[in-house]
Amino acid sequence: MSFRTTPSVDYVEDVSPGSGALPPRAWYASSDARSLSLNGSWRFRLSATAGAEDDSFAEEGYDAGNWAEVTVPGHWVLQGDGAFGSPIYTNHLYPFPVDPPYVPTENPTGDHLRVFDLPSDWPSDGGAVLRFDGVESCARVWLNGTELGEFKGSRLAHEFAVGELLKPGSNVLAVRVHQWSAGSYLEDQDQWWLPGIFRDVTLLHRPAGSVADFFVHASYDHTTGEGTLRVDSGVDGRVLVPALDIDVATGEPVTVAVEPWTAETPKLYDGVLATDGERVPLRIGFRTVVLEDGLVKVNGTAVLFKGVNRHEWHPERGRALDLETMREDVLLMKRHNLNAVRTSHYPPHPAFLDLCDEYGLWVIDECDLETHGFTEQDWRDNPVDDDRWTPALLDRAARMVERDKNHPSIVFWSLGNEAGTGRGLTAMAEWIHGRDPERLVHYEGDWNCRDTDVYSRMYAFHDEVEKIGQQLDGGTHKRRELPFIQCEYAHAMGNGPGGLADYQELFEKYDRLQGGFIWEWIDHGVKHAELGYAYGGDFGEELHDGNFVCDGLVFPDRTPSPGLIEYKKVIEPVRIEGDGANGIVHVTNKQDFADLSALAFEWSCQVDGETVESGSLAVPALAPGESAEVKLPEPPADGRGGERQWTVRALLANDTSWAAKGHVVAWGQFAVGARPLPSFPATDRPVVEEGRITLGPAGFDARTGALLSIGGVEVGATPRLDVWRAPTDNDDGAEWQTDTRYGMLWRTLGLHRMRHRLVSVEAGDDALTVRTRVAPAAREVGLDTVYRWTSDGERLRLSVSVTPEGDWTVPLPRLGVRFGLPEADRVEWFGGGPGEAYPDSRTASMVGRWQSTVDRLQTPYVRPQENGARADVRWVELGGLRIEGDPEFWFTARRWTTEQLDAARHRTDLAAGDTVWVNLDHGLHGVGSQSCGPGPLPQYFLKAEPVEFSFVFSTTR
Ligand code: IPT
Repeated sequence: MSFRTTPSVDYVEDVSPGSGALPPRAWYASSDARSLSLNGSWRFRLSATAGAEDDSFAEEGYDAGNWAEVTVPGHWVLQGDGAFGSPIYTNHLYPFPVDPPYVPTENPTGDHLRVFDLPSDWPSDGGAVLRFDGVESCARVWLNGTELGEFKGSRLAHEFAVGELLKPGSNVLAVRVHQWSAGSYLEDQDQWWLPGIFRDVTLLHRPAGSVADFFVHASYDHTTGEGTLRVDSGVDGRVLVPALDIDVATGEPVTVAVEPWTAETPKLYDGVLATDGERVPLRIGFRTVVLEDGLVKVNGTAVLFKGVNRHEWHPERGRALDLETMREDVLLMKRHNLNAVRTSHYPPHPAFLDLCDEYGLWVIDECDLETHGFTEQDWRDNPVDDDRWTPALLDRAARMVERDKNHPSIVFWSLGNEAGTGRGLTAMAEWIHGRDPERLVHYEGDWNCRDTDVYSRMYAFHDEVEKIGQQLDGGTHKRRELPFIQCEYAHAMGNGPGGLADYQELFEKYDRLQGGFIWEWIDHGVKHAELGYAYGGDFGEELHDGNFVCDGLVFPDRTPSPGLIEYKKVIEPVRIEGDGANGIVHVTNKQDFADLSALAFEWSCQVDGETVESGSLAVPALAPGESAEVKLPEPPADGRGGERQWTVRALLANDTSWAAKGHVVAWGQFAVGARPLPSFPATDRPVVEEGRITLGPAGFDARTGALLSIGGVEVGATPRLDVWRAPTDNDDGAEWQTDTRYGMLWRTLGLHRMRHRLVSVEAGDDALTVRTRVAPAAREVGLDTVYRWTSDGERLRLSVSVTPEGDWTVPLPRLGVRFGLPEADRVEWFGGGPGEAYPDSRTASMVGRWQSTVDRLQTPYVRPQENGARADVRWVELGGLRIEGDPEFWFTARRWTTEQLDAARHRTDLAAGDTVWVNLDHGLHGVGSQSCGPGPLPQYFLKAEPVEFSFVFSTTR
């Protein structure tokens, strides 16, 4: 016999989606029906278990005066300074035993209480609904002491009819939120676990005769230029679109000439759906999405997706995003040439989709579903293959589609992410196809594409992508007929991703490849008083996945990382190539829909990186896919004998909604001639005197051959061969990667602890030669390194020759010299900039004259690692020195050593020392994206091979 001593919490572990909620419907803001936001400060009580407290708090008159307070929308673990628990980060592991549908007894439960006054002029007719836009992960709701129901499905809207219960004056809304529930098994996305009422809570008046639900069907026939509009509505009414002279009944189709909606030309028509009870504003975009000839076509044209995966994130508020933050995301995406977003891995706040409609982004709207943790048990008991869970899956599919169905930006419905395969997914796909045959269905987890309209993969390597492009990948008959996208690729964790340009080349080469979505948009760093930004493990989690949660194109504060700058260049809508010697520019419109009339072109000519002339360039308004050759003016006379180059830019000709006139969308550079290399005759002779060698402006230690000073500039540490870099997340790679991960091998070999053996110091007739051997303890491999110093009396040349000895089976992280300067701050250089670049992430590096400071050269990756190199540097000036390269070199300077950078876990671990460490590199190893994808392609390997490179030093003081 058993009896209950605690309130019933069975619903928490019930596989059902819940009870009491209204059927899902379109999400919209009425023009005239009243609404009342219940966002704001709520009373809050945290319990350790689901059943710790009884329901009495929901009763009217309950005194919650001694409760804490939280802000809604919000997550309680991000409020209360740790008093309400803390966030947990896991990638795919469930942070509780896999025992579906059960969850631990320790189940943080937040009782939320809000007493609100119904405005005195709140209409008494009709009804009212209470809408929750997002609650993680399970909630039970009472209004004025009456239970409304309970629900799961964290990032989906749930509404309850409350008309009968509302009272004039004061009303009491009580919400009990459980962190863990059966629903948690369906929400195993790679992100922080963050309980709470994290989206809006709104009371909506529903006048009699108001629109219950509606579905805008607005297609476009590219052969006639006409659009057909039909608005289906649960309640009859009229549909008005003044700009198109449309005034028709709901349910009635009307065909008129329209401008179509595309992400490039997001034409929206304002309209109204008017019923007896209310007027609903419509923003109508006409477009037709089909699968045809094995391609995804919109308005008859195949689309190339240049996308990104976007999680909702704010470093202080978690997934409780305000409108301005959402807009910032969209503006940043548009300004960086992106045209698509996958709402990984759940439907976003609906306002984000409004912005996608308005500014123009193709959207894959993804359902709130991931069961990734079941992979640990070979997907046994996976809810998506267990009929008991199917109602919950269908509920989630319906809540997504019904809520979001009126957004023209959405072209794909995605069933979810990383949920294996199973009958439940098929049921979702069948339901979605039936409910909305005008869009396509996406899901990555089934490579046979049983349920989908596109073959989608994640992190496929370049060679496989090429095979898929060539239709040589085999697969089921169905799959062979389908286009291909990478719903995730190029893992933007830490420094990188490398290899983006190589992917884009493939996407552009093969029709079947319709582009991809970078993983991911933003680093989910949590703002933290001591650590700067916290990541997994920083809250003492028992299981966690470290900084794998910081893998975005923008930093937690939304500052673009070099990865975003690189992506912008790689996907630019116009290709600008040139033949500098003959003064010809080739311009290609790489857009799918728009011509080039929105852009203005400018040319400029640089001598030694300084612009000497510029002007505008007349480029025809090329149609998508078209190219033209345009002649440049005569290059300016070559008076100084310097290096001459052309730069051509495409800029916005006028202000747009997302950027101002003059915003640069694309550019190209091409040399007029070769760069003159620095050279001088070695006229000076080393002079040995009292333990010191003098050579031209420089002084050396006669015993060690170490450089001590050049002119008046003291050198804190002599230039020595350096091969080490603080491994990047991509160097380290993910533990499941089967390919060689060099970050580990480098360390095993000992490249982070190279020893320098001095062989000889020879003061010859015209050179000082220092011979060394550089090698790690315990190994026989080494690098025979000879430093040869010469001078013409004013300048000092260092030639370094490196000969590998032994069997080098690994590439080198870097190869160059490192030295220390006691004082340096301002930096000026002629070379690639303004930002960092690595061999396979250097497309956006523009050759010019750049200025910065040592501090600003650093890229603040959330977990410190190699960063900040500038490519193709001809010369650099810092700390009183000018250094010219023969050939060009990679330049890095920082106020800490590579070893300190390597040891740091957070930015705040890095403290400026009294030396500025400068690396002048002849080569760097590529970056790749092996933290969840391929390593660098072979052409970006820095092989251990015999090389020689030189630098010419002089003083600027
Ligand atoms: C893939 C996930 O879909 C995504 O959510 C994220 O975890 C990403 O990886 C890595 O950051 S799954 C992976 C096993 C390929």
